[in-house]
Amino acid sequence: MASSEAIGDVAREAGQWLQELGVEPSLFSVGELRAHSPITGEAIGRVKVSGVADVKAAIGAADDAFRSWRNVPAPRRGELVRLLGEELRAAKPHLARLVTLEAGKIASESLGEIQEMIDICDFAVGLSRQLHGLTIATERPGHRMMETWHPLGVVGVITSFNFPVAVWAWNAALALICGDAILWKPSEKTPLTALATHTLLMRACARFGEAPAGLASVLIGGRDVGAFLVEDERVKLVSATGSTAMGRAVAPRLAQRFARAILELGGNNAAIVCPSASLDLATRAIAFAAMGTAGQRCTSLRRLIVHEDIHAALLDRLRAAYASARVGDPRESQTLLGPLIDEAAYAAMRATLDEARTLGGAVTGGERVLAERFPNAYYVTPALVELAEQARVAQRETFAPILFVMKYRNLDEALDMHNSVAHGLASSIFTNELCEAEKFLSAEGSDCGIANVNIGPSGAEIGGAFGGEKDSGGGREAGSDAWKAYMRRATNTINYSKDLPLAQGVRFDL
Ligand code: UN1
Repeated sequence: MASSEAIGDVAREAGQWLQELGVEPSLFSVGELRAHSPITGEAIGRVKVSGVADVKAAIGAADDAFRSWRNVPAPRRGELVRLLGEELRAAKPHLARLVTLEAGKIASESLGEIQEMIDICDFAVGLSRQLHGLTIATERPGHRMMETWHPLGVVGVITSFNFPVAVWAWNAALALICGDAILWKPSEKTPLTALATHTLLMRACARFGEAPAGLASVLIGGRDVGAFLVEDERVKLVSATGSTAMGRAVAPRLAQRFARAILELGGNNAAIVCPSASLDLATRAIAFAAMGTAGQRCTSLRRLIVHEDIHAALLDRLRAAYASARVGDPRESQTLLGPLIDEAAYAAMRATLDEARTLGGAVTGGERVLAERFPNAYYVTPALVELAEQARVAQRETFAPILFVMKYRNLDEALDMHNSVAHGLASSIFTNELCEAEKFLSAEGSDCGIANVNIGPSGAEIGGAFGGEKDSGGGREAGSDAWKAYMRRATNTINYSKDLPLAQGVRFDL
């Protein structure tokens, strides 16, 4: 911060952790982009925006780095990611605290976010020895067929404020072991955690000793910086997290130049609660999924479809759970819901609740609190909204702690309601009936990329592939075989005979 400005507590503390993490003070005290803390609304840092020349240079350097990195054996590349995991383990409390200060998450969720980064590093290290292709039976004698996975190129990673560092790690850990170079455009709302994370990667690179310069860069800025990554031929894959509108703008531009896209867009995630469900377990799961991260996860639970026989009993429990969840400063240990990210998020929440009221929805909660203590920050009580039917207001994503509760009579009707929204990210069913659970997971069940039984839709672990369908974007990140998007596949046919038999029995006799 410029010395003439008043420095608040959060700014002072953020500066302290940034220095502790080894970030150059000039990187967070000079520049035109102001980082704010949602805890108080105060400015906590200033960051230089990357200009066109910086972006072009970074893309060029990444492309050069890729040309040598692709030749480093994959298990060696894994060693760099192992070192990154070590750096993250050592920095976990400090980086987590910075996430709390810059994104407003409670301590446990911030620590969980760093743990998610460590987990994907561990996963990627193992994977660096398992980038397997197949051998394939060939119809021709004296031939062999196989597939080989090669590094892809420069990967652009665009991330959002709500998981300011973990989503980068999902992409970076895989891209690095796959032999790719990475360019990261973090959210303008969370540049400081990005710079701190980048510093840790640079420390891992220095210890590793063989990472080419330009292998990983951070580009700070808004949509225009992201647009450079989207437009540049040298960027072979763009993995972007954000709104459906952003995805809709980006996808055709990538398709135009045949680049790959992993789009992790919004969600309007639902859970169905069946009569056989354990209501205690369901209440706890719903509470975390709907109120956790103050409803600001793309996987947050937004719609609850409850069987009419248990509707009243579940609502009683939920009302009690909602009343007991403490809203407040995420630095305080009793807090379960921290602030919304900014005023615009609060305005969107208010507009959605107003609309729900005009449709006859019964709203509990959803009020701004702590405005006197934090006049420039936006704390809200989580809202429960009872709706007679799944009205338009419940069919769109509002990035705030609002849970729409609706009734159903039979499972087919519930599934219909469940799937009749534009998004298709995460979903759950609460039941102890095998047939209901299996139907939900079947082809005619949930249409989401994530479908769970007796746990909420949020809080996925990294071992599975993460991503959604429909307006949630498509493409998969993190575990399972998501790594394949970061490599290109070559099918190889080798003739070790002296003859030249043609496939499909074709003859071409000279
Ligand atoms: C996001 O909100 O963009 O499943 C990612 C979860 C987290 C990741 C969420 N592991 O809720």
